[in-house]
Amino acid sequence: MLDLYTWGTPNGRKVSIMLEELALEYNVISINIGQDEQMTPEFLALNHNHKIPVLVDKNQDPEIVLAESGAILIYLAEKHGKFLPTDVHKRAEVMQWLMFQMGGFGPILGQGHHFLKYNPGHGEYAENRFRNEIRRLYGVLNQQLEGQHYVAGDYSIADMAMYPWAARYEWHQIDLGDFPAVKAWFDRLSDRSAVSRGMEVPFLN
Ligand SMILES: N[C@@H](CCC(=O)N[C@@H](CS)C(=O)NCC(=O)O)C(=O)O
Repeated sequence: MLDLYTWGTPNGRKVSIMLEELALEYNVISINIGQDEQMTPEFLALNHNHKIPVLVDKNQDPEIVLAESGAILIYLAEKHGKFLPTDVHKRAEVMQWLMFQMGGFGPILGQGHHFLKYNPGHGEYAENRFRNEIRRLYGVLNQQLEGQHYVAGDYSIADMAMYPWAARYEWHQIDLGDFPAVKAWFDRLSDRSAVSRGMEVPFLN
C-alpha cells in the first residue's frame, strides 16, 4: 500500500495528480500545515525538513519513505514506467522542465504567495521582485508551450508538477489571457479527470 501525507497545496497536489493518473490505490493522511501538524514527532520522523508531501511505499522491502515532490514523481514514474520517457533525449527534456518547476516555477511563486497574497504592503521591493520574476517565469513557460500541447513532448510529470502552481495564477496577479499558450495548456489539463481528482486531495477523503 501507498500512504500519501499531504495537504491542499501545489506540492502535495502534484503527487495526488500522479497517483490518480496511475490509477493507484493510496491512503491519504492529511497534514494540516496551517495547524503545524508537520511539526509533530510522528511526521518529523518521516521528513525532518517538516514539509509535505511524503510518500510511504509499503510495497517495497524495506518500505520507502520519500519526501520532495520532484523525487516522488520520478520514483513513481520509474516504478510504473509511465509519464517519463526512456529515450535519452525525451527524458532529458522532461527532467529539464521538472527541474525548472522545482527550482523556479514553485519556490518563486511560493514566495509570491507570502508577499503578494498574504502580506501585501510590507515591502515594496519584495513585492516588485516577486511580481516581476513570477511574470517572467510565466513568460518562459508560455514560450515553451507555443506550438505544443505539453511542456516537454508528451504529457509527463513535468506537466503534473507545473499545473497545481499555475492553478494559483490569481494569487500570482497573473491574467492567463496574457499567456495564451499557458492558458490553452491549463485548460487542456483541467479537462483531465485524474487532474481534477488529484486537485481535490486531501479534501475529498
Ligand atoms: N521542495 C519541497 C517543498 C515542499 C513544501 O514547500 N511543502 C510545503 C507545502 S506546499 C510545506 O509543507 N510547508 C510547511 C512548512 O514549511 O513547515 C517539495 O517539492 O516537496
